[in-house]
Amino acid sequence: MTGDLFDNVAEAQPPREEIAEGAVLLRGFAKPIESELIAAVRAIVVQAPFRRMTTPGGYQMSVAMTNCGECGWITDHTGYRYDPIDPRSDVPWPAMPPQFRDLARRAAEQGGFAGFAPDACLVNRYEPGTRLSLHQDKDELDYSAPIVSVSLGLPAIFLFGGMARSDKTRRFRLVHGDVVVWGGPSRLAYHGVAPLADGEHTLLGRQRINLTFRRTR
Ligand code: MD3
Ligand code: FE
Repeated sequence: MTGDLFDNVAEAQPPREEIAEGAVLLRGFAKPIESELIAAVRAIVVQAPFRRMTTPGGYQMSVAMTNCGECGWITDHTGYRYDPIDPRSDVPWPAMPPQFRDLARRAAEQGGFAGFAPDACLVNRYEPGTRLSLHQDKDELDYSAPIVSVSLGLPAIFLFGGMARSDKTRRFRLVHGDVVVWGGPSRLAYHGVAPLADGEHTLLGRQRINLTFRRTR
């Protein structure tokens, strides 16, 4: 602190808000590289297009998904798992772009999880009306690593509950550029996304894209 007019410039930090134990919301953290992130998503979906997967219970998910990284999250009639191969093409998922890896690592560090090295990035696409029902992320082997989420495009109402499905949920509005680090006791909390409201985003149009970075093994 030097006490002059430029303190806020020299020391500017993205706002950091602890929304639960181990869960840190970094408003606008991805904004500085929004164009690179969107270009990278466009390149990924050329190789591995968005698809709506089927749950083991036989329901088709309303969220469309793809992945990049050493492995990707998939669901089919046999169950949920991480797999190095995209079952749609029978070739490996696209590599994780360096800007993705770097963003996730920097965000995790801000959240108190230094050295985060994700091996999977699940890319979710929401169109108006699309929702994600309350669930836990339990398909990873190591819960000591956080999950880092990046919101792009239309805003969403994110539902954050507790360790039991029946626990009451809190609502957070996540907008374009917001990043959340979900670690510690929050890592296994129930969470979901309310049906996406219609709208038009300057860069992405009528959709929301969410990236989740994971350490699966
Ligand atoms: C809290 N995605 O892909 S991101 C998912 O917006 C998922 O697409 C939502 O839930 C989305 O599994 C939410 C925020 C998020 C992601 C993982 C979490 C919150 C989490 C894991 C544990 C606790
Ligand atoms: Fe999840």
